[in-house]
Amino acid sequence: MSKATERSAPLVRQADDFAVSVLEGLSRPKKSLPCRFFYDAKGSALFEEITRQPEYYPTRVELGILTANATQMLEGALGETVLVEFGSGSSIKTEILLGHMRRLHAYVPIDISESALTDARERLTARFSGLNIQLLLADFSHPIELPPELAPRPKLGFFPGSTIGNFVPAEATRLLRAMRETLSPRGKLIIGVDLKKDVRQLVAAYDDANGVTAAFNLNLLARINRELDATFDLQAFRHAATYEPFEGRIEMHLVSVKDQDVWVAGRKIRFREAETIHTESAYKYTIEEFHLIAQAAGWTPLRVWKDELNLFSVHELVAP
Ligand code: AVJ
Repeated sequence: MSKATERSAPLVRQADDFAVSVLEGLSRPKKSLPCRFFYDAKGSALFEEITRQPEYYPTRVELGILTANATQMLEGALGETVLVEFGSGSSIKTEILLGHMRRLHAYVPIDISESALTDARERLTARFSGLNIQLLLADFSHPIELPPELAPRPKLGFFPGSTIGNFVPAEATRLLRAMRETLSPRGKLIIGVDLKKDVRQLVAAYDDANGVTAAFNLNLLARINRELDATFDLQAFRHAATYEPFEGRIEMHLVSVKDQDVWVAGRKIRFREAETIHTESAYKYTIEEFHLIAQAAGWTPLRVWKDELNLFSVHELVAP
């Protein structure tokens, strides 16, 4: 079975990117680590487990919205359409769209995790025989180059899960602009956006009682230990999730429970008690706020689909 195609950021350079970005983040006055590094094989599996936690509503609520409105979302998608998914992960949500697309020229899932891509292909190939699946092993936050034979075809972009929330608003606009270029000419994007709501419900979604999100967060340190020969003691850090109302975002941190030194790739990193490593932001929006970001990226917002409790939204964006 053919390997995932790499059209940007060759795998070799990704290992360097990991080392450089981790050391750079841990050397900052306010320590931080990029959230894209959560998704090694163990991290991808832990994320799937998070989506099954009662507190983590985004996945099941979005699945409900997609199931109820897929036909509308796919209106105008012709036989030669190419479905391009950014950060496809398990492609579970994609199955709903694929189940409603009578004909499709190709499905191009883009992800940084090779295991997630190949696992998803296996499952989709079994369910949708003859589906033309072209894996793209890449970091979607970088410009994406589609296979030349697909570039001139009409393209439908799919970016579910409110992963757009991981980017500060200015970066979110830059990313949406890059996606418009990738999907041009006249692309359309179906995007999931988590909505502002009761702070207790938001924080609980990122700090579930079973501790799965905590394990997902701490797994980042286990990955650094494994790949950068580091000496993190996972017992000496604890998971924390807070909501920052001014910025409108959830923040996840790893808190050092004591003064300690950690060696990472031969470099000593000093932590004071209560010092934190910022590992993820998840911005939450109102519909109006998100439309401003989409319009700043040159998209025209059309329909919005929500659940009856206004927990989550799926937007239809078209490029002029
Ligand atoms: C996959 C980025 C959408 O931010 O809600 C889940 C990742 N982090 N629990 C999110 C995540 C903590 C998730 N996204």
